[in-house]
Amino acid sequence: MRSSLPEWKALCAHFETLTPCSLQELFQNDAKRASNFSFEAAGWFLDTSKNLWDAQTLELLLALLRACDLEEEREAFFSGERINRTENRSVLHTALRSRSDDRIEVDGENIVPQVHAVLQQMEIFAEAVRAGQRLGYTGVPIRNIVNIGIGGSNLGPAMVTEALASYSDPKLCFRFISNIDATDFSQQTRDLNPAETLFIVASKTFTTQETMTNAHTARDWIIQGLGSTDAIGKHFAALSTNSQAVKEFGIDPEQDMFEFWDWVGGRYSVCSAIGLPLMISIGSSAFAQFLTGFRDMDTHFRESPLERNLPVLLAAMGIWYRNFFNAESQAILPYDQYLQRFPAYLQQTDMESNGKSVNRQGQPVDYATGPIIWGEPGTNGQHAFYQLIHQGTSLIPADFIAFARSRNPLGDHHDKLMANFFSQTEALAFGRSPAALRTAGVPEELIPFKTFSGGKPTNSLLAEELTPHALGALIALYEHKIFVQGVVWDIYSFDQWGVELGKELAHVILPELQAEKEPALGHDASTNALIQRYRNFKG
Ligand code: G6Q
Repeated sequence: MRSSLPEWKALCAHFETLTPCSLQELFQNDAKRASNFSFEAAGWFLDTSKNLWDAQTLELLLALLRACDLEEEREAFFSGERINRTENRSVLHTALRSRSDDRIEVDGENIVPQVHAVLQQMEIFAEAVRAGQRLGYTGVPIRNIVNIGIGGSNLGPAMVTEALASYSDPKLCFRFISNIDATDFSQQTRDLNPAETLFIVASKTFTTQETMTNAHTARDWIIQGLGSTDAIGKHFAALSTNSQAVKEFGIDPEQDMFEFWDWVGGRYSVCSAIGLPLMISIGSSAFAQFLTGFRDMDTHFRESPLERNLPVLLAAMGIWYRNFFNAESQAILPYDQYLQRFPAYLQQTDMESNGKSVNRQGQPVDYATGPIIWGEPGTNGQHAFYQLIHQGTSLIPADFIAFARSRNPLGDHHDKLMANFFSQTEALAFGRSPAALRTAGVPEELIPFKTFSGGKPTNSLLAEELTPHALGALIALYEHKIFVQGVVWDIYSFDQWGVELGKELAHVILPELQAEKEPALGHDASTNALIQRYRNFKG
């Protein structure tokens, strides 16, 4: 068990000696703390100095990482070993951003040519749509691109398409449908003209209930809107690994299917064909810059020494808070409206990867693993939940993410936004003491309520501008952070068995909801009664 390692125990002892210190003291003890704890890679500047750690903490954390064979595990990951053991798969999302002359083997076969062949196929398709050359059944150009997918086949493309919307062709309209609730389909399509609408059915397996239900509804919508089943071929494309099911749906796999592979996990798939909506939106050359951003962070992660390695540092710090401070959650706070879906995206990447409670030997772990990930864009969060981060009883480490230049430089909005970004991390770190309040003349009875204890840890992540490259590098930074934490926690980060049971039970329950006659229910008393109540209510 990881918690029995001497390096883990050394951190427990260090925790006892460090934690009486405040951030003020840590800054006083080290005149160069801000620069000593700031790092740079792939266009991102990371200031970790406002964290409850010092040089010794970092040294001890890196010793733990090394004791967990991080460097060997990292090499096994990049070189295509089947590190997803419970599904017997390689984990090679890094190959999706390889250069065409790289060589990465799976079962002795170099997979890089396949990756680049699909990228080329995507490019031809995306540029045709952008040029108005992809025509619908009635001969008018496609203008609306509707992605149907869920989980990894939704969160990635939806987040990045919104994040890079300022680079998008304004003639085109992008929508994302994921929920099996028909409201999603209805709302997203109610103002669209079927003649101008292309559905991209994004599903690795092409069997996912939510996606296939929405895809069939879309097919009916097209047939009804355009009056012929012949229209289907012109209004659908598929992103999948399952060509047989794609063909059966009525999409020509040769022409309109974009393949990816079982070594790409859903939540790590945004650089694969799953990124097609983004490529249509921003064009293939900007998409190439997006991939370069990922690749630059991949190279940094693979080659830089651990002590200057951004994903490693974020991971180490996360372990410090999760396992030694017992912090249960981690806030992601982008100071950029375009990144409003980034916390939700990371929620899946992180929580589906590291929300595990058995180690790789199948034993229950006796230490905490993945934290709860959540967040909203600043400054909205400041007027909502920051109260609890500042003065509540939970320690919530937070990542603040921002850009020096706005994509929409109107008036002084951006400086005001950034003034909030800097002020919040300052206030969280250093607080406001009773003495300072007294000096400011605050009445004695209000002092307990107006005191800010400080010592609330934050990272500040800054880049020049939200470019495709910067976004790619940012996503890769968090992907690799998650990988490192999975290694330390000795869990399998690339499977997701925890989503299976609910899906299976839903298949049992669906016919019970639809049965004409009262079905015999074999669930627990609560579930039986709820199903009966639902049947009664719906009449
Ligand atoms: C991600 C998960 C999951 C998956 C969805 C959609 O890592 O595997 O979120 O992406 O269940 O699956 P399909 O793409 O097969 O429809």
